[in-house]
Amino acid sequence: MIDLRSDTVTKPTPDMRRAMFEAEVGDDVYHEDPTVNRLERRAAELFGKEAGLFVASGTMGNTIGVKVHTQHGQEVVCEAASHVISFELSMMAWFSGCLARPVEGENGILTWEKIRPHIRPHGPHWAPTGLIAIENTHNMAGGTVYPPEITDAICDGAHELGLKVHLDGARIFNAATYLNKPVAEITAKFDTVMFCLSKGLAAPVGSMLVGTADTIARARLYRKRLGGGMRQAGILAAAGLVALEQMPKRLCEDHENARFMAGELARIPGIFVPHEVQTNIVFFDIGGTGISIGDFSARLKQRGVLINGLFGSRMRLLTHCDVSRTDCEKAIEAIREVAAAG
Ligand code: TLP
Repeated sequence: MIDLRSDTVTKPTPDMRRAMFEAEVGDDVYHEDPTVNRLERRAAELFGKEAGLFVASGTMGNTIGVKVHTQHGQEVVCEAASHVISFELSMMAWFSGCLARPVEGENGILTWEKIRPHIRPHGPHWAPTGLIAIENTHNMAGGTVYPPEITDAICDGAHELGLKVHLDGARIFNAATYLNKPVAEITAKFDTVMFCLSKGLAAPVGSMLVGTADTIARARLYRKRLGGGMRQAGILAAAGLVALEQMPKRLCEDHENARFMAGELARIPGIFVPHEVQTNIVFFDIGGTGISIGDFSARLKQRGVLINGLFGSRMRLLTHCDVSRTDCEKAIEAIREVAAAG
């Protein structure tokens, strides 16, 4: 199967499996797992922050990121199609007691000018704004990347008003690759950053939350409350360390493959690509083929290709380290056949 449903499907590399096998471990709830400690220090160092926390998933990292900055009854300003609103089972409401204040971005990209009118003034009617949450790259906009001057301006504007900014940087290494800048530079002004080890970086499990030492100390307690005290988690952290050292430098291949796929898709009658492909996510619209997204997926599966429909006539594919250029060419051939059979 050529699996293009997500970059979450990536499998650990042989180096990761070896590192997992050899990992020194201890009880992480007592801070005694040397491999987890090493991963947390390394993540903090790479992002230029004081401390890091290894968490089970991106959803857990975002949930804690929202919690550490907010109080019950506040609003969290976020992009209307962001992952924290759409795909995290309303954890912001369930765990933090906060209301999402959605603001529509342009191709998923918010600006301070767009955000500012949604920051609530003090008064008897309004839930106070507690946090701004930004997503970079923006998944549901097709992997779009924030220009660093825009994220800097958002953080500056928020900080002037005494507000914190959390980054859902599930794919921040893809953004850094596109911008050709270090992650520390493009995330410097964020108060907390969540990023995933288990997507394009191919670790089997885990995400990181980085921020100030005080914030991360509080985050550690929320992780425990969520059932995320994972004990001998060094087995997993070992793969995370390999992911951090080895995988970011190859993400450009995924981006090239995504651009290749988008170019080929755009040539297939009945299909169009509604966005510029910047990173590893490609949306395509199959409305012109007359086939439903469910049928399209099912017919592709029969041809050995996995791609999910999103909504309406839109489908999403992601390139990653477990699909080669040859796999991409085969997938395009399968899509062409399915579209032509209409
Ligand atoms: N995204 C998944 C699905 O949940 C949609 C995917 O296949 O793209 N932030 C962003 C921007 C994400 O894309 C995801 C996962 C998460 C957070 C959550 O990460 P996990 O799945 O580790 O909880």
